[in-house]
Amino acid sequence: MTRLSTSSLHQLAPGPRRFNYDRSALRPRLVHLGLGAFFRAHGALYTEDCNEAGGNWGILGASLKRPDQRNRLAPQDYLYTATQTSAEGRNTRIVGGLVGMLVAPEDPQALVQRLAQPETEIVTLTITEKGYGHDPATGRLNFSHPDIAADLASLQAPRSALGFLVAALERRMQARAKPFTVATCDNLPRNGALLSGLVQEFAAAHGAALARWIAENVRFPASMVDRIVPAETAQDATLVEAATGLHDASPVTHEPFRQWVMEDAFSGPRPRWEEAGAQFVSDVAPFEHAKLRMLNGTHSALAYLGYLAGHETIVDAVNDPPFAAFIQRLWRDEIIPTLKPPTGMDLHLYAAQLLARYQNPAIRHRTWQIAMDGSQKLPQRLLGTLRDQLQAGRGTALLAHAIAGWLRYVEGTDDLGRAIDVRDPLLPLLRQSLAAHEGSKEKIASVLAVEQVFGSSLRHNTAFTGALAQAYGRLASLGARRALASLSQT
Ligand code: CS2
Repeated sequence: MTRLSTSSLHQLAPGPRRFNYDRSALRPRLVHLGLGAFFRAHGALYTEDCNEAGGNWGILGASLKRPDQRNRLAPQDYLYTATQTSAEGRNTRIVGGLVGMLVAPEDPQALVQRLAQPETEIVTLTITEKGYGHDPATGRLNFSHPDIAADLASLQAPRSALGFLVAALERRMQARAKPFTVATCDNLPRNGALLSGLVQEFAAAHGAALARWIAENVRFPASMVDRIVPAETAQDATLVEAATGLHDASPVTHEPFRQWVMEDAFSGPRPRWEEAGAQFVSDVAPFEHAKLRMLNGTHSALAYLGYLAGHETIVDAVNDPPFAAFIQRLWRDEIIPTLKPPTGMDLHLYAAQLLARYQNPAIRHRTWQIAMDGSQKLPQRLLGTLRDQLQAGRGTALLAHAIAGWLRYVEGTDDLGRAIDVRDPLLPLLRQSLAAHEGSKEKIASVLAVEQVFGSSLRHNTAFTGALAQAYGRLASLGARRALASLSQT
């Protein structure tokens, strides 16, 4: 099968839509750190729509770790397909907005130089929760993180995203040039302020003048990003070939829904993303809270509990009645009561829409994928909600089941006795604390002492420790499915 590329585009089968502009007119004004499937199916498509309406915002992707994505995209001139899929059918488009890719470890200075060039106006990031080198419970920089420590010692060949940003901003300061905007698109609470704080901590360790210049000149808009984009499967490429007549080595597949809520705080120009449906608001926090707690919170709950019960995907889990009933109760009784709805938004309706999105039969989002890096995700997805419930004196039994599901998952054996391939940067520490004790109460006390995840006060809250020990015991004796089924009868 012919490979997708500039020279094969004339062979494109009728049907799929292709970019309508002259790619050579695009300028690499936006550099994206951490180019994976999510940004290519989200921010890049909003930008694509702007370019189709006359913009010239080329995207230069950067990979901070591996060359795989560049190796797949370079032979196809960075063209790729994005396919929207649902029960109604599939809709594929050829995206032209990606103009190149750098692989940072191959030549770290090349990325610093590119970021330092005045043409780079916005740097967006999707480096996942663990890419920020921070302590998830406090949001402060983790000075002992190996990449952060190396970059603090020398910025000659940065390794971390923070190192690249600070090295490039320093060059801009030295050249008396204008700064770029730093726009994080990761699922972190108050993501703009969080990243700004981390850059400040990092830059301050590097020099007070630089930290001051950044504080005075660089903007870090907050954002809430939403679109369900599962990792690519072997079948995706085959379906794309059938639709386009061309082989794409790096297709993305996504649900129809998309949302991007941003603070309009940029250091310079930006694409007119609002014309593509992005919402610019003065306060992103209520949107981000609702999304992180309602979507990502139940995603993680379904990932752990669903995986334990043998469900491969989110849609498999929500098609199983005890799981659907569980997240509906979780929304109603323990998540929504902690939220202040964004103006004009009905959170109960939002919950119903989320359930319908999870039920999309064409989106095979693996529970294993979502389960990854729980130690970095739980604080903003479930633990903030938990603290709010405890403070208000309300129940936490359901949240406790989700958290206990994570603990059982981390222990590494599912309900059928099969080993789990657990991926988490804190795995050794978590396993060590769980393995040190036999009884559930002691296990719980020991894992709650992992302050990077739980902070320092939760372990002293007896209402919570009791609920967690009970949920953990129920999951261990009944298995996740029966534990949730019996819960819905109470
Ligand atoms: C998911 C998210 O992988 C995960 O942890 O919860 O990627 C989720 O699909 C997106 O945030 C949806 O916007």
